[in-house]
Amino acid sequence: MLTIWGHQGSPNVQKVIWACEELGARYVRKDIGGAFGGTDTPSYLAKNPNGRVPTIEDDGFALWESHAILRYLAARDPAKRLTSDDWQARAKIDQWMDWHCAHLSPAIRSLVVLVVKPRSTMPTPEEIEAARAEIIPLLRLVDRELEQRDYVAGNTFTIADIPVAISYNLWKIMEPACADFPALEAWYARINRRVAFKPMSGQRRV
Ligand SMILES: N[C@@H](CCC(=O)N[C@@H](CS)C(=O)NCC(=O)O)C(=O)O
Repeated sequence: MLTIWGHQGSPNVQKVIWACEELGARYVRKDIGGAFGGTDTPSYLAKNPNGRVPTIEDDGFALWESHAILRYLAARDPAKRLTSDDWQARAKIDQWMDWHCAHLSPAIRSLVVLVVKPRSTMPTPEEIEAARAEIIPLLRLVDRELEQRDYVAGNTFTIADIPVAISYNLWKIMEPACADFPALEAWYARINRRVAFKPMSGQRRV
Protein backbone atom coordinates (compact mmCIF):
# COMPACT_ATOMS: atom_id res chain seq x y z
CA MET A 1 0.00 0.00 0.00
CA LEU A 2 1.26 3.45 -0.95
CA THR A 3 1.33 6.26 1.62
CA ILE A 4 1.16 9.90 0.53
CA TRP A 5 2.46 12.31 3.14
CA GLY A 6 1.05 15.80 2.69
CA HIS A 7 -2.05 17.94 3.20
CA GLN A 8 -4.42 18.16 0.28
CA GLY A 9 -4.37 21.98 0.14
CA SER A 10 -0.83 21.75 -1.28
CA PRO A 11 -0.69 21.95 -5.10
CA ASN A 12 2.31 19.60 -5.09
CA VAL A 13 0.41 17.03 -3.04
CA GLN A 14 -2.60 17.45 -5.35
CA LYS A 15 -0.44 16.36 -8.32
CA VAL A 16 0.34 13.07 -6.58
CA ILE A 17 -3.24 12.42 -5.43
CA TRP A 18 -4.44 13.09 -8.97
CA ALA A 19 -1.94 10.65 -10.52
CA CYS A 20 -2.91 7.94 -8.01
CA GLU A 21 -6.59 8.49 -8.79
CA GLU A 22 -5.91 8.32 -12.56
CA LEU A 23 -4.10 5.01 -12.07
CA GLY A 24 -6.55 3.56 -9.57
CA ALA A 25 -3.59 3.10 -7.19
CA ARG A 26 -4.53 2.19 -3.62
CA TYR A 27 -3.12 4.69 -1.16
CA VAL A 28 -3.56 6.25 2.24
CA ARG A 29 -2.86 9.95 2.68
CA LYS A 30 -1.50 11.37 5.92
CA ASP A 31 -2.01 15.06 6.69
CA ILE A 32 1.31 16.75 7.29
CA GLY A 33 2.76 20.16 6.39
CA GLY A 34 0.98 23.52 6.16
CA ALA A 35 -1.31 24.08 9.16
CA PHE A 36 -0.76 20.44 10.20
CA GLY A 37 2.99 20.96 10.71
CA GLY A 38 5.13 17.91 11.43
CA THR A 39 7.56 18.20 8.52
CA ASP A 40 10.41 19.11 10.87
CA THR A 41 10.24 15.96 13.01
CA PRO A 42 13.16 13.51 12.87
CA SER A 43 10.88 10.73 11.62
CA TYR A 44 9.61 12.84 8.67
CA LEU A 45 13.06 14.26 7.88
CA ALA A 46 14.37 10.70 7.74
CA LYS A 47 11.97 10.14 4.82
CA ASN A 48 12.38 13.61 3.30
CA PRO A 49 15.41 15.62 4.44
CA ASN A 50 14.04 18.56 2.43
CA GLY A 51 11.19 18.86 4.97
CA ARG A 52 8.49 19.60 2.39
CA VAL A 53 5.43 17.84 1.05
CA PRO A 54 4.69 15.56 -0.72
CA THR A 55 6.61 12.45 0.19
CA ILE A 56 5.48 8.95 -0.72
CA GLU A 57 6.35 5.61 0.82
CA ASP A 58 5.87 2.45 -1.20
CA ASP A 59 6.73 -0.73 0.70
CA GLY A 60 9.50 1.06 2.62
CA PHE A 61 10.74 3.01 -0.42
CA ALA A 62 10.53 6.75 0.30
CA LEU A 63 10.50 9.37 -2.47
CA TRP A 64 10.04 13.16 -2.49
CA GLU A 65 9.81 15.91 -5.14
CA SER A 66 6.40 15.84 -6.77
CA HIS A 67 7.66 15.37 -10.34
CA ALA A 68 9.96 12.50 -9.36
CA ILE A 69 6.92 10.94 -7.67
CA LEU A 70 4.77 11.41 -10.80
CA ARG A 71 7.46 9.74 -12.92
CA TYR A 72 7.73 6.89 -10.41
CA LEU A 73 3.97 6.30 -10.31
CA ALA A 74 3.73 6.40 -14.11
CA ALA A 75 6.67 3.99 -14.54
CA ARG A 76 5.31 1.58 -11.90
CA ASP A 77 2.02 1.25 -13.84
CA PRO A 78 2.36 -1.88 -16.02
CA ALA A 79 0.15 -0.35 -18.74
CA LYS A 80 2.15 2.95 -18.70
CA ARG A 81 -1.12 4.87 -19.07
CA LEU A 82 0.36 8.23 -17.99
CA THR A 83 3.70 7.97 -19.77
CA SER A 84 5.21 6.20 -22.74
CA ASP A 85 7.69 3.44 -23.50
CA ASP A 86 8.88 5.45 -26.49
CA TRP A 87 11.98 7.34 -25.37
CA GLN A 88 11.31 10.38 -27.52
CA ALA A 89 7.71 10.65 -26.29
CA ARG A 90 8.99 10.30 -22.73
CA ALA A 91 11.60 13.01 -23.34
CA LYS A 92 8.80 15.38 -24.39
CA ILE A 93 6.93 14.57 -21.17
CA ASP A 94 10.11 15.32 -19.20
CA GLN A 95 10.66 18.53 -21.16
CA TRP A 96 7.26 19.94 -20.17
CA MET A 97 7.56 18.80 -16.57
CA ASP A 98 10.98 20.46 -16.27
CA TRP A 99 9.65 23.59 -18.01
CA HIS A 100 6.84 23.69 -15.47
CA CYS A 101 9.32 23.47 -12.56
CA ALA A 102 11.72 26.03 -14.00
CA HIS A 103 9.27 28.58 -15.42
CA LEU A 104 5.51 28.27 -14.91
CA SER A 105 5.53 27.13 -11.28
CA PRO A 106 7.79 29.95 -9.95
CA ALA A 107 5.85 32.56 -11.96
CA ILE A 108 2.50 31.36 -10.59
CA ARG A 109 3.97 31.19 -7.11
CA SER A 110 5.01 34.87 -7.26
CA LEU A 111 1.37 35.85 -7.83
CA VAL A 112 0.10 33.40 -5.17
CA VAL A 113 2.49 34.97 -2.66
CA LEU A 114 1.08 38.42 -3.49
CA VAL A 115 -2.65 37.76 -3.69
CA VAL A 116 -3.41 34.54 -1.78
CA LYS A 117 -0.91 33.96 1.00
CA PRO A 118 -1.45 36.01 4.19
CA ARG A 119 0.80 39.11 4.16
CA SER A 120 1.45 41.94 6.58
CA THR A 121 1.22 44.55 3.79
CA MET A 122 -1.08 44.88 0.76
CA PRO A 123 0.65 44.22 -2.56
CA THR A 124 0.87 47.26 -4.83
CA PRO A 125 -0.87 47.20 -8.25
CA GLU A 126 2.63 47.40 -9.81
CA GLU A 127 3.77 44.27 -7.96
CA ILE A 128 0.67 42.38 -9.10
CA GLU A 129 1.07 43.58 -12.68
CA ALA A 130 4.75 42.54 -12.71
CA ALA A 131 3.81 39.04 -11.51
CA ARG A 132 1.03 38.75 -14.13
CA ALA A 133 3.46 39.93 -16.81
CA GLU A 134 5.73 36.98 -16.00
CA ILE A 135 2.89 34.46 -16.23
CA ILE A 136 1.00 35.59 -19.33
CA PRO A 137 3.75 34.89 -21.93
CA LEU A 138 4.19 31.40 -20.44
CA LEU A 139 0.46 30.68 -20.74
CA ARG A 140 0.50 32.07 -24.27
CA LEU A 141 3.32 29.65 -25.11
CA VAL A 142 1.27 26.65 -23.87
CA ASP A 143 -1.79 28.03 -25.65
CA ARG A 144 0.10 28.07 -28.98
CA GLU A 145 1.41 24.55 -28.37
CA LEU A 146 -2.07 23.26 -27.57
CA GLU A 147 -3.32 24.55 -30.92
CA GLN A 148 -1.28 21.67 -32.38
CA ARG A 149 -2.32 18.75 -30.16
CA ASP A 150 -4.83 17.71 -27.49
CA TYR A 151 -2.53 17.42 -24.49
CA VAL A 152 0.63 19.09 -23.24
CA ALA A 153 3.14 16.48 -24.43
CA GLY A 154 1.19 14.75 -27.20
CA ASN A 155 -2.26 13.53 -28.16
CA THR A 156 -2.89 11.58 -24.96
CA PHE A 157 -3.13 12.67 -21.34
CA THR A 158 0.17 12.12 -19.49
CA ILE A 159 1.88 13.18 -16.27
CA ALA A 160 3.01 16.32 -18.16
CA ASP A 161 -0.59 17.60 -18.05
CA ILE A 162 -0.85 17.28 -14.28
CA PRO A 163 1.46 20.10 -13.09
CA VAL A 164 0.37 22.45 -15.88
CA ALA A 165 -3.31 21.90 -15.02
CA ILE A 166 -2.70 22.37 -11.30
CA SER A 167 -0.95 25.69 -12.04
CA TYR A 168 -3.59 26.80 -14.56
CA ASN A 169 -6.27 25.98 -11.99
CA LEU A 170 -4.50 28.29 -9.52
CA TRP A 171 -4.26 31.00 -12.18
CA LYS A 172 -8.00 30.73 -12.83
CA ILE A 173 -8.75 30.99 -9.11
CA MET A 174 -6.68 34.19 -8.99
CA GLU A 175 -7.77 35.57 -12.39
CA PRO A 176 -11.28 34.22 -13.06
CA ALA A 177 -11.99 36.83 -15.77
CA CYS A 178 -8.83 36.22 -17.81
CA ALA A 179 -9.67 33.58 -20.43
CA ASP A 180 -7.71 34.87 -23.38
CA PHE A 181 -6.20 31.46 -24.20
CA PRO A 182 -8.62 29.54 -26.48
CA ALA A 183 -6.57 26.34 -26.96
CA LEU A 184 -5.56 26.28 -23.30
CA GLU A 185 -9.20 26.73 -22.30
CA ALA A 186 -10.29 23.88 -24.63
CA TRP A 187 -7.59 21.65 -23.08
CA TYR A 188 -8.69 22.71 -19.58
CA ALA A 189 -12.28 21.73 -20.46
CA ARG A 190 -10.96 18.29 -21.49
CA ILE A 191 -9.02 18.08 -18.22
CA ASN A 192 -12.13 19.02 -16.24
CA ARG A 193 -13.96 16.05 -17.70
CA ARG A 194 -11.48 13.73 -15.97
CA VAL A 195 -13.08 12.30 -12.85
CA ALA A 196 -9.71 12.20 -11.08
CA PHE A 197 -9.23 15.97 -11.54
CA LYS A 198 -12.61 17.05 -10.12
CA PRO A 199 -11.51 17.20 -6.46
CA MET A 200 -8.40 19.20 -7.46
CA SER A 201 -10.33 21.84 -9.41
CA GLY A 202 -12.53 22.36 -6.34
CA GLN A 203 -9.54 23.16 -4.17
CA ARG A 204 -9.52 26.78 -3.10
CA ARG A 205 -6.75 26.58 -0.52
CA VAL A 206 -3.21 27.22 -1.72
N1 LIG B 1 9.75 21.00 -5.50
C1 LIG B 1 8.96 20.42 -4.44
C2 LIG B 1 8.25 21.55 -3.70
C3 LIG B 1 7.63 21.04 -2.41
C4 LIG B 1 7.00 22.20 -1.65
O1 LIG B 1 7.53 23.32 -1.61
N2 LIG B 1 5.87 21.90 -1.04
C5 LIG B 1 5.22 22.92 -0.26
C6 LIG B 1 3.69 22.72 -0.36
S1 LIG B 1 3.09 22.97 -2.02
C7 LIG B 1 5.60 22.73 1.20
O2 LIG B 1 6.00 21.66 1.62
N3 LIG B 1 5.43 23.80 1.96
C8 LIG B 1 5.62 23.72 3.38
C9 LIG B 1 4.44 23.10 4.06
O3 LIG B 1 3.37 22.89 3.43
O4 LIG B 1 4.55 22.84 5.27
C10 LIG B 1 7.96 19.42 -5.03
O5 LIG B 1 7.60 19.58 -6.21
O6 LIG B 1 7.58 18.46 -4.33
